[in-house]
Amino acid sequence: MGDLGGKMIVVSNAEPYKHESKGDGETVCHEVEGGLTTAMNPQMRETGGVWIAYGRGNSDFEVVNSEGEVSVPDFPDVPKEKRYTLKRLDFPPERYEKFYRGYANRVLWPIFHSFPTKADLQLEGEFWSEGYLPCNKEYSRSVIDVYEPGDTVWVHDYHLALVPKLVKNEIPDARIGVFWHIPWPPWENFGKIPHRKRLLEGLAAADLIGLHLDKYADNLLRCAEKCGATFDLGSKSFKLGKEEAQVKAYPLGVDFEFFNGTETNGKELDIREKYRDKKLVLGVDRQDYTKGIPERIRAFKKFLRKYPGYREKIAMVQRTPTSRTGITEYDREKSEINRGVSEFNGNFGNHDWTPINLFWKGIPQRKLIAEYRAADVGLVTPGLDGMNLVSKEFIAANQKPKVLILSEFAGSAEQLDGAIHVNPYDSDQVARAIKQAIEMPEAEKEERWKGLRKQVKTEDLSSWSEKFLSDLEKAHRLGSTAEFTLFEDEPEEKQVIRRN
Ligand code: GDG
Repeated sequence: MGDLGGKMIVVSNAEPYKHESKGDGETVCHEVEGGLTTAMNPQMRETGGVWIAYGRGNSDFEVVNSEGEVSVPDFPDVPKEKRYTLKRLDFPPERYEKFYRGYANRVLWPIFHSFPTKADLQLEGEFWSEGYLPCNKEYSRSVIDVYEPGDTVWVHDYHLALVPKLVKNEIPDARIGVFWHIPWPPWENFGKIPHRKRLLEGLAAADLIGLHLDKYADNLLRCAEKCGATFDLGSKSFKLGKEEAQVKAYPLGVDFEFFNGTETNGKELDIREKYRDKKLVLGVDRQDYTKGIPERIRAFKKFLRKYPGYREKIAMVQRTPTSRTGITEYDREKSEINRGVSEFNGNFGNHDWTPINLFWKGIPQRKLIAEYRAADVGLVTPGLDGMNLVSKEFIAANQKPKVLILSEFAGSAEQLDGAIHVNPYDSDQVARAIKQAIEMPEAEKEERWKGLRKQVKTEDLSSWSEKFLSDLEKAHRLGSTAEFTLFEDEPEEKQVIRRN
């Protein structure tokens, strides 16, 4: 990561590692799957620092010290200099429920992904005052506790929009960047949130807000204007009250060298052996209704109905680590997918052929890379996705040419021209794309693949963080000369943060 002096303090809701008890008294450390871990973990392992997050593992608090801290990853083969401090927070269950399952995932997530009918705006006020605001305060308190002059605070994602303001209330000269991992919707969606202005005021205290794409940055600026901010589309900044934040696009990349070079000890051959001579189509997604999994499965079924000559010659693997259990939308979707897949396999499959192979469990990263390498076609068809790292990992992991079918609504589609772009809701088009992928002439495949690999290699993870941190430093220098005032009309956030 760029060298700004001081230490890096990363703040996110999701933790990069959890500790789970195996039941025999032994506790094991696991990496937590998700885009945020993939993005920040390699960098924290290089530079060290403190990562503040909610502890979700069943033995998380058995391994921490009195400050809630543990050095991670505590895998035996990882030397001390490749570890960093994870500071875990715990919340009373009801508060966390209203914060995480409530405000973050039943208000912000659906609204920001343009699924407003899945949002629970009736409960927004309760989720806000009993979950979102108090939890944001606790996160901020922890930042303030570990902060020393010269540190950089890097806040991640939609769970923590109030943290910049809450921290700056106490430490006016703190250097604070935010990276927003999900899309920023147009005003017609964002404007539906009752606490819309408060969310923007929270963010405005950051020096720099990064999003994946220009269009998300523009949406944010226009929403800020609607909430009374002055904004400048040219210099990409907005000012609410006296607080001013820069807003800019930084398309997140992956650690190309890692995915390209990781040894899998031939695991991909074992996978291939299982599916023998069949073409393998792979989908990998955290379970979420934005990822378009039912639509994708429908399209694969359509492909087999439309092109019966491919039956028994192709198989789909869909790897979907379960997430956000206990939220009705997620539980319902999981049952729907299970039902659809088992019915289809029962009707179409036979002893030698399971058309759709569905896995709800996450696997270690090395195994995932082997799956990427065993596949012939990557099928990445979210309904809407801020970026989508799976599409880039599939490319980075495969030196041999493959084919990527990619939703035009994944943020990565703006960069990955060599993929076959599809509308995920048009199952006929996706079915045709699968056929096109399988029948693609070698020369065309190679040509497209070369372009895709070049793109993913050039705009990789480290170039992303270097650009972000260097712009953060510039924005901070600019901002630190400006007069800083707390907001006058909202005393609630002002009072509560105190150094312990
Ligand atoms: C959010 C935004 C944005 C998946 N299964 C396994 C596993 N994974 C890893 C993948 C990938 C990550 O999870 C998923 O990242 P995505 O980007 O695809 O999606 P979200 O989790 O929704 O992430 C997204 C991202 O933040 C970053 O800004 O791109 O738009 O929604 O890295 O490899 N990892 C392992 N086993 C699995 O079974 N180890």
